[in-house]
Amino acid sequence: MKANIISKSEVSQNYTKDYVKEIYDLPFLELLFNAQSVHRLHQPINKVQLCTLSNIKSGNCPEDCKYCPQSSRYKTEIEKYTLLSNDEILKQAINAKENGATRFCMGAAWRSAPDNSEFDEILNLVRKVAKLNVEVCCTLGMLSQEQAYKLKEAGLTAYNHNLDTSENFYKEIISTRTYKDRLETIQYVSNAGIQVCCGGIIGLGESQDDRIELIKTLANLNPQPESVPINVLMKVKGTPLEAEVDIDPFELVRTIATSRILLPKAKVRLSAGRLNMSHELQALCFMAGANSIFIGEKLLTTKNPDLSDDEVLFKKLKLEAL
Ligand code: SAM
Ligand code: DTB
Ligand code: SF4
Repeated sequence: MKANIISKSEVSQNYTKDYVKEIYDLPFLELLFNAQSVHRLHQPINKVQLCTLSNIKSGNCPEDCKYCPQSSRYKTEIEKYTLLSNDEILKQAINAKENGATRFCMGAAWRSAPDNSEFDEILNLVRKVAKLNVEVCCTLGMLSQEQAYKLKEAGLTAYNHNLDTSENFYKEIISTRTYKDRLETIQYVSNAGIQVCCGGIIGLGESQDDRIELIKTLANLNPQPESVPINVLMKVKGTPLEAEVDIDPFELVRTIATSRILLPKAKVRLSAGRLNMSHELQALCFMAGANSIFIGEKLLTTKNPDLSDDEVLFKKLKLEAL
């Protein structure tokens, strides 16, 4: 290792693939030690932010993302509905806050945010959720620069728009948009002064190199994303990836640890996939620098651990909710 990764206080915007690979490939215990050391320099210790998701518009999405149960191209058994009313969503936000969530994330199965009265509804919604004193996040697909400015003005804290995997492997997973399209929306969000939430999915059949490339791309975004969700594929019946092989859980821990080291100021979010993880694996993820989870029995369309199960986990590990 050329640089001392623990004392590195300056974030470089020019990481090479070799450098990221060197970190990813460290002996496991050394990687964990380094990640936890970086974590302690930049993040509150033993604290994990709780977020809740709401699927505000479900299914019938024209995109062909091979992992996604909400794509109209695949026959999946999900509930489909048009945009929920502001009142309904607000009720969910209040409930999420009562359960301890400090961030409320609203997802819509759109290719891009609509440019009509529905967008005005979204703006009203953002204003109302922001008044609850929780962080407000949206993920609505591609945005125009104008829409990003409007969301900022309405009080949006963060916008989630994932790069999912490496640029090269992206083409194998989605054909209806490009990596460049994703980067463009991320740039608009950044320009508007909204926090960027950008991460990926592992378990799509990608190689280690693809994961390394993704982390390199995320770390080289300028500015770096404030939030990096790491999802493990939820295999949904009817999607092309329903029978994909399970990832080696240590690959998840390596992905989180490398993200923590290279994006020291970001919240690294252990997102989809916790339902199938043991408490021990989740503890390793926290040790590696994950410091946020989604709580509540549902993600967007798939199951998440029960609140009571997460309470047990937090008690056992003496973690505090943030
Ligand atoms: N349609 C918008 C978009 O694609 O940006 C927003 C909603 S989309 C469902 C949000 C993210 O959820 C995707 O970028 C993907 O990373 C993640 N996701 C979707 N299906 C998933 C699955 N089966 N397992 C894990 N993560 C998934
Ligand atoms: C993200 O990276 N993960 C969340 C959030 N952003 C929108 C979504 C996970 C979805 C998992 C599959 C589902 O429940 O449909
Ligand atoms: Fe649509 Fe988003 Fe699902 Fe892709 S990930 S099919 S864009 S909802």
